Amino acid sequence: MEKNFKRTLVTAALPYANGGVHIGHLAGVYVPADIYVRYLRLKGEPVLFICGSDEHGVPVTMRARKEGCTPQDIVNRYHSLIKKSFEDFGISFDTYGRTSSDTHTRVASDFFRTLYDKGVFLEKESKQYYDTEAKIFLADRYIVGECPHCHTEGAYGDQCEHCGSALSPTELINPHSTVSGSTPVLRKTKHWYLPLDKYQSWLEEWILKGHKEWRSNVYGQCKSWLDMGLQPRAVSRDLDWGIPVPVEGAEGKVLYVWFDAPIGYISNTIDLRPNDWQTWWKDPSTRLVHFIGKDNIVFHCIVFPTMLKAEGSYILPDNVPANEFLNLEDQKISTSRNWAVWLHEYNKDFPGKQDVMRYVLTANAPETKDNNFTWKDFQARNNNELVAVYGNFVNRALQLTKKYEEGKVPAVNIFTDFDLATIAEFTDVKNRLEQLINTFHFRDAQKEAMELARIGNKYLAESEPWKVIKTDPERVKTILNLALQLVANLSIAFEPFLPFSSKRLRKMLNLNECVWADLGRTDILKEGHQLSEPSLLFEKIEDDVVEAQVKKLEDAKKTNELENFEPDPISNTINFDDFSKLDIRVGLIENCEKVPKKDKLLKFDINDGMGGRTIVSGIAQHYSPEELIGKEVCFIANLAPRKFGNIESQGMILSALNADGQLSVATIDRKVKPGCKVQ
Ligand code: B3M
Ligand code: ZN
Repeated sequence: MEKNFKRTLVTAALPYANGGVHIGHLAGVYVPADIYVRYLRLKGEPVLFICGSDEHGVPVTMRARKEGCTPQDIVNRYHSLIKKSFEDFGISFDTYGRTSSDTHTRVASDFFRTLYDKGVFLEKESKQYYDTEAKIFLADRYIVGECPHCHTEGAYGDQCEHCGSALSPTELINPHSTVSGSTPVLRKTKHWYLPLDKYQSWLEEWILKGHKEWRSNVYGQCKSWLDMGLQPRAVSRDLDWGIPVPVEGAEGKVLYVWFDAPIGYISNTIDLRPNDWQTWWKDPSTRLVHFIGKDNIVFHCIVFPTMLKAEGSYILPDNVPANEFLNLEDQKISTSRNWAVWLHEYNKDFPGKQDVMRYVLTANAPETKDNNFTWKDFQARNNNELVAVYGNFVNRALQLTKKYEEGKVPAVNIFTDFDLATIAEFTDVKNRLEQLINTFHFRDAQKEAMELARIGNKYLAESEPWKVIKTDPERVKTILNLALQLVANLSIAFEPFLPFSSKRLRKMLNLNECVWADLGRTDILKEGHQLSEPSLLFEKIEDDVVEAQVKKLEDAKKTNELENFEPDPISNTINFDDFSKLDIRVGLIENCEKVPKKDKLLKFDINDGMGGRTIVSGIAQHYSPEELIGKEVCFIANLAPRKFGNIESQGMILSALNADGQLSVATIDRKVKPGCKVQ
């Protein structure tokens, strides 16, 4: 049942201002949101597009501590970087605010106080780990220790990433703080809790019965949270960075970042529309749509709606089309490992190519499952689709018109059956696009737009105006007219997806703004209309350009691994007797060669001072044989022999693997006789 909404309020997840925005964010949230908003604007529908920086939370304080600056320094730096990179990329927010603003502090504080005065919150005292050196309470992620289940070191206070067990900090064995390294102490502290359990049945009614149309991944995650039974959730934290809890006796406590951040949608709207923001946020004829990534579903479908419901005067989200995740070169995008394509770097490396990335991210959009981005695919889609299909068709239609008609739209004589069949293929494109975009299927919608170009290419290929011109120039006029109408349709259909090239194409067509209602028509361009000078809509991307990007990724990852290297935890303690069982000697590498058909193995002839021995080692990918001959290395002499094919290896050469994956064999720094003991 189509609800008769008068306006649409679109929000996009507020990016954390403690780092840049990368293509995973774009694919997950911002490109789909921008497509939807541009489409609504094109149809002339009232819409507001709200976003801004999410500036509170523990990660900001951790980065500030690491860099020796204030959290405000961190968020100022990244708020500006993120805002500019979105602007340069054409994400058309109506406002991009920030949660450290005065307006937001007031609005979020008032929101909390309203719920507090209504008696919504539970007040509970609990014991939390406190770092006595750093003088801060520790969020779960900043406490590590031995997992009580699998006994792996390095388990976090909320989860063991080795066995996947959900944990609470007090379960960890030998917990210690990742901030100061010290052993934290448990201290009493009071917090305010949002009683989600009390809204369980309302949420089941509102979501499970009322929003069966939500995407299956969103609906499914809500259902599993509801099936587990909701628990009260703390909405305050012991932190000195954030919005102070507006209650007497709450010194040193701030609003939990996930309580204050969604209210940022409201405060940013207030800054944008101080006079009628309430119409947008409180009038039930507003359609509210949240664009987010899948890790934010519970906050946007359960927590924030409960806050809005408890406050009582706000509308609720009509849809939350969350995307899944985008991987990069088959690996999870990771800001901490610097495995990402950063938006501000893309804008710099590929000036004027925003539409290429928009196209590729939409074509690979993780709408129902995680997907992958590779630079090879980026190049292939640009060259084989944007250049070879869309750009090629447009260029041929415009160049032929320039050549045969002096760039003027020719008159139609009579449509043949073939023409009519071609027209029949695209007159319904407007309905098809609307049906797909209204249900947030942007990937398929973009394919529909591209289909217009495929129809155009087929039409020109089969009608061959470059041949017919010799025998029937009148026929060519009709062919070019119809081809140009298709080009005009393309400039409209692609506008929400590829705004930059659509704008350039409209300029070449000498047309003003796009009119969505024109879609599917064959008379957009009137007879005699003078076109402007044609130019290429897209240009080929060469191999070396994408190869450079892949190398840049690899180099950034290595640099990051070196900068953030953390040694493995020390193994369990042994006594001297255990150590003395190892017999480590110095050996001179007299010869070294590759092992046939085993690309990782090298065979060494070692002078061990006792007649020599053979050792096989899996380090062929780190060294060439020539590099090693003549080196004095440390090797374990009393390791039981081991066969590699028909080669018996008598011992093991010691080496160290660096953080960037480079291996280094353990040598001795002064010349000693082969066979000397290492101890
Ligand atoms: N700052 C972004 C994230 O979780 C988070 C979104 C807030 S939207 C109110 O990646
Ligand atoms: Zn574990």
